[in-house]
Amino acid sequence: MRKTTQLKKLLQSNRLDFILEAHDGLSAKIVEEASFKGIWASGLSISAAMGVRDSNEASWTQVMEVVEFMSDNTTIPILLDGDTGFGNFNNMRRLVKKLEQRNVAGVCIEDKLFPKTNSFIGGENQPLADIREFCGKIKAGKDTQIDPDFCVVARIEAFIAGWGLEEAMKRATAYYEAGADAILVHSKISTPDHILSFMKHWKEKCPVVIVPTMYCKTPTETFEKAGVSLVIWANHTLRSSIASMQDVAKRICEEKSVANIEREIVPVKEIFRLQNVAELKEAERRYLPEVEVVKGIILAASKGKNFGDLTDKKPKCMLEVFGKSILSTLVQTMNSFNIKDITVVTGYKSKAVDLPNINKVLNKDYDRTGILYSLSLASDKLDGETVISFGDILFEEYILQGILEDDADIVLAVDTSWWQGKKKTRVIDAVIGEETPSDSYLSKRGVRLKGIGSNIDHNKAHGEWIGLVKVSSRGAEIIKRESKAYERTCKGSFKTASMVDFINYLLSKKIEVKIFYFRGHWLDIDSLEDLSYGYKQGL
Ligand code: SPV
Ligand code: MG
Repeated sequence: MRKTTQLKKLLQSNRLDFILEAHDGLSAKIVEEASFKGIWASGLSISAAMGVRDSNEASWTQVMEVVEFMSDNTTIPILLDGDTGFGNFNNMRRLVKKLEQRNVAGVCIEDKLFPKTNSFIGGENQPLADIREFCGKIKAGKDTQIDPDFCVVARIEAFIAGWGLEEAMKRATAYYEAGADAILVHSKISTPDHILSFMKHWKEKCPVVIVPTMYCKTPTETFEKAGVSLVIWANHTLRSSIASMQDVAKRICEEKSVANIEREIVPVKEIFRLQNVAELKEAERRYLPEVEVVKGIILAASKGKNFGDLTDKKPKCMLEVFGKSILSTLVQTMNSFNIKDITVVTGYKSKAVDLPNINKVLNKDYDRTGILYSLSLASDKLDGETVISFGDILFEEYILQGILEDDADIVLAVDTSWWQGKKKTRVIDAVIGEETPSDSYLSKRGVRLKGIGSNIDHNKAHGEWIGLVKVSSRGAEIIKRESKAYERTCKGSFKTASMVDFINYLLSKKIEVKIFYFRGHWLDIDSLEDLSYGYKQGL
């Protein structure tokens, strides 16, 4: 049902209805969620929320802007407090036109002079509008509206300005005859006497609206019995928010903490709910091109063998190379490619892995299991494009960039420079590709892996896998699926299997694994010598 029709029905129904004040898009939504059937866009509240007085200090277009936010954010009708119509009949015409364009259901205008003052501030000194002039304004509004159900409510300030029932009746009759859809009778005394005397004589010529701010103790059944159509609770969301804000602001200032307040205020996620953030998320899925968010998994469960007492209190990944732990350098390298969702599989001295902004998965069995088992513990995180790295290597950014730019499903970073391989004590994961690496342009792209392992004859090998691999979304699914199949195949030995064992298993299943060749610019930290190398090289 149109908002205008909803408001008209509220005014014309035989029962007493209630609408509540709102002053911005948020409070309007709160009023709707509380199950009110309509909203009073109060001049007092809107001006107060802007930090100005209820004396037409805010321009009518500024009020219009607020009411537009309120209207956009709600489905129930809004009756705007249009003060005196913001000018003469001509301003009233433009006001009605603009309100209809913003789907505001009706406007209430009061028979005072521009600039008006709030009725509760020296009301008896306020001059009333000329009756014929005000009737012209009502007619102008009614003639302007396009929607037949748009409502113009005429507000009588006679009681406020110290006049009696006779003046109120005279004005009400004139305004009704000029075409007003309802009459709002305002009163500032603490009893309902003005209203009840008016109702007694009005005889239900047209619907009557009241604002029981000052005579709030009167039970609403009294108004219902008297034939009132609509009650406006005119300022209660604003007043409650002022009370709450004053209390909270004072306490936070005194306590220099928000800890005690936290339980008494809404959580941030309630703001998101009121803003309907969920709808935006849904729309993003429909309209935005899918952006793949690359994740990182770092396998760093082991203590490390060759570091003496350096690893008494922390695992190898937390050892410092040139003033910074290996892990934080790794995380920083990943971060520089916008890889922010990083999971570190920890094990030995897990608590010492205390970097912010990482997810930790614990491999309790770190001293009896292999690196593939560590990876399997993070399989929940292996979802979408992912970079998987050993936790004891350092590499320059271009190497990571190289594997990220490669669109193969599984791609290994392979060093062809060999200098680390030539260190006597190292056992290396030697690699044979389908093509021999060369230094020519683009030679390193798209080479298929033929074999990998420490047992490959170094004279035949093309390079060394450094412990860094990227998988695409599909590659991640392949890894998860095949690692389960591999577990079924090798049963007990799965727990101690290495990544190389698993890659060979993939090759045996004819699953394509690609190589990204590069030369040097990385470090495998396997011994104290490597640590000091890092130092000497200024890594
Ligand atoms: C308003 O809410 O702005 C009103 C009602 O006009 S009253 O404040 O009672 O005048
Ligand atoms: Mg007002």
